[in-house]
Amino acid sequence: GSLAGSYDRIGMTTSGFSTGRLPDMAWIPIHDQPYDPVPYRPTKVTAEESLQAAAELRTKMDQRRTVRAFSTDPVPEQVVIDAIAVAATAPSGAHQQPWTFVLVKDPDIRARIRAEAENEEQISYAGRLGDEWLSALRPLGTDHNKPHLTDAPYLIVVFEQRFYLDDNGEQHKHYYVDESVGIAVGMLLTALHLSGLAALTHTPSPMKFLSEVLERPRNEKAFAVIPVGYPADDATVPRLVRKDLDQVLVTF
Ligand code: IYR
Repeated sequence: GSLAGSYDRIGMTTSGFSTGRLPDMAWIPIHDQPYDPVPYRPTKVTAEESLQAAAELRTKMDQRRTVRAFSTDPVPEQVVIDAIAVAATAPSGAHQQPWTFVLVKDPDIRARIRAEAENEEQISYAGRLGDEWLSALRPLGTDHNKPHLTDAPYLIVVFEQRFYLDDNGEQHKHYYVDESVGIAVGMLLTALHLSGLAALTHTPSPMKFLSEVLERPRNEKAFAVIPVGYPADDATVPRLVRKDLDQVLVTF
């Protein structure tokens, strides 16, 4: 058996989660040989089963809503960890898996993130965004107050690894980083929703403070902050209308 294409990682337990406060930084490619081909024989499903699964998933996913009012009720941590594990199965450019998910439970750190985010948003909503952007946001009714950052029991702060930083501090290119991390976040939101949890895709701007608060290395850049929990009992969501399928689907 060749080790072609396999990876080794440093400082990780066999569960794949670091024992320390922060996930370990990166996978170390130990080879540049082709991956071994291994058989891929997923269980076959009939057309009927596919149709049923697809229709159910469509109904279920149509019920996902971005939530901004969270309950402070606790959520089983394993559900969130499993959703992150789902996200980490995402396809990525050159299979470089250029993501780090920082799971923040600590109330003090969440409070710090909230304070810094609200600080930035204050400036953004006071004019930095510009008139056109502010008008686009007006229907959503968002403002600089971000109570969800401390109400939701978890924040998942997603970082993209702009490049790979090896042990010697050398930089190596990563490809399609935004696309890869965007796909992973989509899968994360799907997994959270199908597990019965609510989430908000929050992109405070600028997000640089997140690197400092969460002590991320210089190859990482914050991509999104995702509060996760149950919706508040009195939560409402805007009466949005999704585009019809014929507005988004073109068939040849
Ligand atoms: N980052 C700000 C503004 C904001 C921008 C977009 I685009 C949104 O869809 C929602 C909000 C905020 O989080 O309030």
